[in-house]
Amino acid sequence: MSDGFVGLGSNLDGPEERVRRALNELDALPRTRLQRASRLYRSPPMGPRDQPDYVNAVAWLETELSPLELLDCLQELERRQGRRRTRHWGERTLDLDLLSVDHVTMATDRLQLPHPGLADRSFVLQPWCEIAPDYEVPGLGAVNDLARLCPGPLATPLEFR
Ligand code: A4P
Ligand code: MG
Repeated sequence: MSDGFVGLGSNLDGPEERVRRALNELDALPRTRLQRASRLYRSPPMGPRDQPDYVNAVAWLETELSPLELLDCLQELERRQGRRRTRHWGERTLDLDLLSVDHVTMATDRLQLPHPGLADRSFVLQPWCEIAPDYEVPGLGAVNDLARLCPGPLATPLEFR
């Protein structure tokens, strides 16, 4: 069993509903269960400003899938929610990033672990801190410390899940 952390994000076509649906779909993946999910957070877009605010969350999975098998599943879920790849950092119906798995570090074209850039993203670190503050991100430190040091606009929890 591995602990895997997934960052969810959406800013198109009913983002809250999409993120909630994706959390259920993660729980339904083969040989995987959803251990904990953060609340949903809203934040202004990183990248191009002419796009809607994002809704983000982080999921903690327990899984027997390998990191690459898990990535395949995430991309299939993105595809099923109508993800179309447009501009870099542009709007999207659903983005599922594999943030980190256990103590794994890897850097291939298909998969980089931990996910690059997570230390600069408060919309990842704030929800992550809510569910796993003591998790040590390989090579980076505890989620709690990363969240405290993270620059950038704060993400706001939505009132209802
Ligand atoms: N890939 C490598 N490592 C990973 C990993 N750890 N997890 C590869 C997921 N994928 C990984 O992915 C491109 C390729 O990265 C994949 O084929 C995979 O094999 P992608 O999903 O097409 O690229 P992307 O996610 O669109 O990258 P991009 O455009 O750089 O977007 P980001 O970095 O994900 O950022 N603002 C707010 N407030 N909240 C957000 O959630 N999200 C983005 C998108 C922009 N602004 C945002 C938010
Ligand atoms: Mg992505």
